Formats: sequence, structure tokens, C-alpha cells
Amino acid sequence: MAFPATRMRRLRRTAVLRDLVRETRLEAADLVLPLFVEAGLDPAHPRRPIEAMPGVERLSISEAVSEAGEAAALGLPAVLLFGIPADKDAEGSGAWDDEGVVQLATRAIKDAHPDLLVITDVCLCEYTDHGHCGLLRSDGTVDNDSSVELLARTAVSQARAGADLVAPSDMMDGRVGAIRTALDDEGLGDVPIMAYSAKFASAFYGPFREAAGSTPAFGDRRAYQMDPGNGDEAVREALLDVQEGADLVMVKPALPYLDIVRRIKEATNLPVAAYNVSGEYAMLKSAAEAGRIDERSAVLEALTSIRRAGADIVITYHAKDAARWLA
Ligand code: PB1
Repeated sequence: MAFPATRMRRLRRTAVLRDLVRETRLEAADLVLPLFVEAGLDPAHPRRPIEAMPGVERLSISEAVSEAGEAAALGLPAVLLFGIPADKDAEGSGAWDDEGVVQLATRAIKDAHPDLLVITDVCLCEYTDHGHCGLLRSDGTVDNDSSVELLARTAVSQARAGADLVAPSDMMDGRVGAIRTALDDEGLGDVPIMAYSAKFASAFYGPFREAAGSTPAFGDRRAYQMDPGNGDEAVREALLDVQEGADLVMVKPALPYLDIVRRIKEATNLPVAAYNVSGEYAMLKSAAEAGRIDERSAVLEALTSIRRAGADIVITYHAKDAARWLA
């Protein structure tokens, strides 16, 4: 029936009506907070602001425990840990060090806040002195299969430290299957894998790279991260990760890739995470600081759009603010 029998505005008349028929809901329980944990921070300065990411800091382990406690108190279900080691080398050996910064932070957070999920990022780029996500061949290209072995070793080390989920963000081929096998062989078969399945070679990672000191020393990541123009390929990547044993799949970045979120949700019927990355965060913060947009409204609208696209989980630096606004 058309107008006037049908009046779409009938259900928009009041806030209560709008709440009643809202199709997509955003809750603190949908959000994951990334944390940067840095080894060797001066105890007198246990937090180092990240200039490109207002409100986000590099944290000492004790400050990461405190931040995780705040996240839990706000109703956030999980934190995602990124490590900044004191030393870096060509192999990224700090990544699988059982006494490494992420391993120590995981233990400390789980001890203090056992109900909060700790997800650990599995990659080498924060730990290598060249900043690539894998081992380099002599010609400067990233060797896939030898990198996969080190990534599997890293995931096992993190799981042994108490990580509730491991999240490989490297984009090497076959790493999900290798990590699954390695975890199972070590009696860690209960640890789920959140695979960064459709991770694009994006211009939106700049602030993170400053934060983690992980900018590639040369070249770029386009020989392993995906081309922004490829949607079919993203679905193939996700389906391959599912075949290899991924328990959740992820799309990254989020806002420029909402179509990919939708396609992968429909193709996999798995829990889908979307990573609202540092550049997306910095854009909204900068516009809000310049008085161009209302931060609260814009952030909640952006996060709602990521959920509406099909993401069950949104990894976002806005998580604490959003949880407060949603309380
Ligand atoms: O917030 C962000 O920008 C996340 C960046 C992301 C973390 N998983 C990676 C992007 C990159 O530097 O290529 C790090 C790669 N492992």
C-alpha cells in the first residue's frame, strides 16, 4: 500500500518508537579495545601518548593492566594486544619470546582480570628491524613459508601465556592452518583463531605504524596485503581461512570496506570482526577537534554502520568512549 495508507514517518515519531524498531544495535559487548604495550618504559613515564592518535598511548605492562581493568569495568569483553619490544631483529624473535612484552602483559592482565578476554595480535612487523610482517629473502621479498613457521611459534607462545584468542594479522598464505596445527599439537586446541582474513594494503594504517614503530624500512606491504579493489578475492581469502580452521574472520580496515564485511558475513556465516583502524580513528578525532563534527554522534554512527554491514565484533580505539556513551 502506498501513501497515504503507508506513512514511513509513523515509526519515527518518537524516540521510543525509533528505539522499538531499530534494526541494528550497538553495545559495549560488541567492541574490542586495542592496546599498545611497550617494553622498558621509564617507570616515571609509564604512558607515552601517540601523537597521531589522540587519547591512545603506549603503555607499560602495569598500565596495560590498569587500562584493561577500565575496559572490563565499562563492559568491554576483550582487549587486543600489540607489543613494542625493547629490541628488534631481522627475524622478529621478540614475537615468540615466552618472556616477551605481549606474553608478560597477557599473563598480568589475565591474573588481574580473568574474565576479560585477551586477544593477541600474531605478526612479526612490530618485532622486526625492517618492519615487514615476515622474514625477508636476500632480494628483499617476504618469504611466505618460513614466516609461517615463526608465526605459528608466536601463536603458541602467546597461547601458553594465556591468550584467549590469537589473531594473525600478517597475511601470509597458509598461516591459519599452520597456527591451528601448532596449537593443537601443543595441547592448545581450545584456543580460537581470529584470522585477519581480508586485510587490505591500506593508507589508513599510518598512525598505527607510528605507534608501533612498524613502518616498513623499505617497500610496502602490497605483495602480501590485499589490493583495495578486490572484493571477490576477499571472499576467497575468508573461505580459505575457514577451511584452514579459522573460528572468526576479520575485515580490515572497516569503514572503507563495509561491502566486504557484508559479503564475507553472507559467505561464511562465521562471527565476523571488523577493525576500525588507526587512520579511521584519527580522521574522526581530528574532525571533532577541529569542531567540524560532533564526536559522540559521528563515532556511534560509524560504529553502528560497521555493525549494520554485518560485523558482529568491532575492534576500535573508540571502544572506551563508545562504552561510556552507550551506558
Ligand atoms: O590500527 C591500525 O592501523 C592497525 C594496523 C595493523 C595492525 N594489525 C597492521 C597494519 C600495517 O601496518 O600494515 C599491522 C600489521 N601486522
